[in-house]
Amino acid sequence: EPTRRRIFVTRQIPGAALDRLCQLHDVSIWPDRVPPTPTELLERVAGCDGLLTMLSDRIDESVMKAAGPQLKVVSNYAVGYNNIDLVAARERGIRVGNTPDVLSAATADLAVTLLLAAARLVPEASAQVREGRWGAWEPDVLLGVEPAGRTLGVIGMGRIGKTFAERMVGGWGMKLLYTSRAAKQDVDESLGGRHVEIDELLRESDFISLHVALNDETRHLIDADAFAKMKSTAVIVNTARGEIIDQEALVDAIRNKQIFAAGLDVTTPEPLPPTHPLVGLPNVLILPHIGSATDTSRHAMSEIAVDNVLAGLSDSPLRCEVPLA
Ligand code: 8YV
Repeated sequence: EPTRRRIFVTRQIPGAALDRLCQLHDVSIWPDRVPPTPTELLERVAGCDGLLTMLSDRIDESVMKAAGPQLKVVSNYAVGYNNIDLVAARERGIRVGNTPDVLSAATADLAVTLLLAAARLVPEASAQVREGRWGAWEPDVLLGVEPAGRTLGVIGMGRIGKTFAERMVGGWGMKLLYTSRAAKQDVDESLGGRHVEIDELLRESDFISLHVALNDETRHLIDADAFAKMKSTAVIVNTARGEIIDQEALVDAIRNKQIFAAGLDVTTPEPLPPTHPLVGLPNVLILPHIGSATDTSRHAMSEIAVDNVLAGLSDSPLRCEVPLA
């Protein structure tokens, strides 16, 4: 009979994957819909061998220390892992897992949704109907911009960036510019992409979508200078992380009509208070971080996250392991 290990799961997750974990190990699941506070997290991780965590849980050195030296694995229920201190994990020999690929289609679909909806001023149009402001039809109100044949700038050509680009190039015949550490031959060949410096992308693109991970190099990558380079008809979409955009600069860019519209699935902070100036802007569409929120994607994420915990507990490479070196 193998040893039952202690695992803390910081939120209930969809699907049956957790049952597999519970059969083999002693699993405690945070019972509330509100995430544990940092203090509650420190208390609950004590003595754990594995953690199954979410973006809203900051897993820093203090949490790893509070867990104890037996902690082997932190399995994040997300593709991103900016909530985890990777240096501290490496120093302690803790494996870190994530859930890539299975959410790429859902997230790319949401980026398409945001792009089209922001470009056609859907939030304002819908608000007019709901608020009794639907006036007489006029030929020149609520005029949007069309993506067909225009230039798409994809910042970050990873799995989600590429899935998004495939949709927009395939469906709307867009010309593709992209940034990434290196040019990608398959993107250039199959999607007609051109690897460019970010300044050229900002200047030339009609639609810009962010698909980079959040780190010290990408924090506020899109700042006042970046908005100043964009076309006044540009639409920007963010399904990556809120902190990649300097939000005050975005508010100014929208107010000063430096760009046409924005569609955001991620903000700083999350949740964004309804009093935040961004919320009141008619040509900004904001969604509550639902990029991976499909039944298909979340169930598959649950399976990977649980597989990652199980592998980590048995000192095996994880199904999806975040490289720490
Ligand atoms: C999740 C995400 O909804 O995977 C990511 O990185 O941002 C989303 O899929 C979120 O992380 C839940 O923890």
